[in-house]
Amino acid sequence: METIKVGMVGYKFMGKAHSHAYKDLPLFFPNVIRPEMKVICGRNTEEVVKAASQFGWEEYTTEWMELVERDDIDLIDINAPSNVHKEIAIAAARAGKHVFCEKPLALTLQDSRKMLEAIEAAGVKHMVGFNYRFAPAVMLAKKLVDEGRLGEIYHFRAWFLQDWLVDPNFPLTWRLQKEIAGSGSHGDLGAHLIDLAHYMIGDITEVIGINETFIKERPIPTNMTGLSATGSADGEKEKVTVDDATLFLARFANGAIGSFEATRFATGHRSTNSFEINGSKGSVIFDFERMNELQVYFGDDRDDVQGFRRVLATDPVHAFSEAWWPAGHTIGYEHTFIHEIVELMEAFRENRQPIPNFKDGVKCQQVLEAVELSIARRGWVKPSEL
Ligand code: SOE
Repeated sequence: METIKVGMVGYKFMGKAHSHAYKDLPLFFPNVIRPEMKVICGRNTEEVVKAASQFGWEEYTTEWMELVERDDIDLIDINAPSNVHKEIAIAAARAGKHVFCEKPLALTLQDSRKMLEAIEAAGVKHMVGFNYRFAPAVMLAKKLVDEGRLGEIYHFRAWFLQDWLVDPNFPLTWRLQKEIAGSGSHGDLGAHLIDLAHYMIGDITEVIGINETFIKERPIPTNMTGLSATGSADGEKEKVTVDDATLFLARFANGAIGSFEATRFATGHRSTNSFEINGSKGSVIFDFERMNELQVYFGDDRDDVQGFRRVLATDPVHAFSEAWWPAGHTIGYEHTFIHEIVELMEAFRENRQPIPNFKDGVKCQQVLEAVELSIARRGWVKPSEL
């Protein structure tokens, strides 16, 4: 069978998640096009050599510009910090490579549009890394909405709560610097919620938000890796230039209303990524910390047994589940990335664009920016006007 030869830029948290997905995919999805782990790329030679051997890449390089020009590479996977997404994605597309890019697509809406433009002009395939769409329980929630089982949708309520920045002496990592990350919890966590809302409920027509940066200055880091960083509490401090928390309200095109909360200051919540949908006939509740489960309520259940039921989305009837273990044997965070890459490989086989792609990335960026503008203006903003 044909294979897709991958060159990957980035080797930290997402680099590991993507590498694991490429590696495990053929074992569980033998009929899907096999990704070949050709070259991993990163700036630090020592680190990238280590990553290549630990993750199972054939070769390493420190030069992404050379990587995107190589004839033996079909797909460029970008999971380095957000400030380099644009340059690499555009160069890769111009070199005729397909592109898979982590979220948020870019630092700004304008940049994300330029990326989409370049990608479309090159006629290559493109995908954006909204991995939570690929949890089988989330796919079940979408199916119930699409089938009308929840009736007319009234509410979408979503919250992504982390607490890794509660310590005021946690250093100023790149995720706290606007010029590298674009925004704080808004683009990092809120972006996932916005994408899930687009996926399950549809277009967002109007937003109004508030945000806060609770800790204004933090120690300059001496070392950063993935989500962790070291630095001295007594050392020099610099300004935090992103939001610690962003909340917003939204109206959807289908008449539903929504609330969104993304924060890194929810003490005790390591990574609570949840949503609830309420419709005229029923509701669903999802919590990623129990990602195999969907709480489902149907208003037409018999009166004496009404209530939320816990559906374990691991039966062969649930998305992707047939490929895994016997019913009831659960899967984890890393499997969402495998499913994401199955979708990408299936798009190659069927010669179509994968979903979610850069168009979804731009749409998310439009809402992110509309929320920021609404905060600056202290009023409602329509994403479609940006
Ligand atoms: C860190 O906040 C982070 O790893 C995000 O960058 C991811 O996108 C999210 O899935 C989990 O949290």
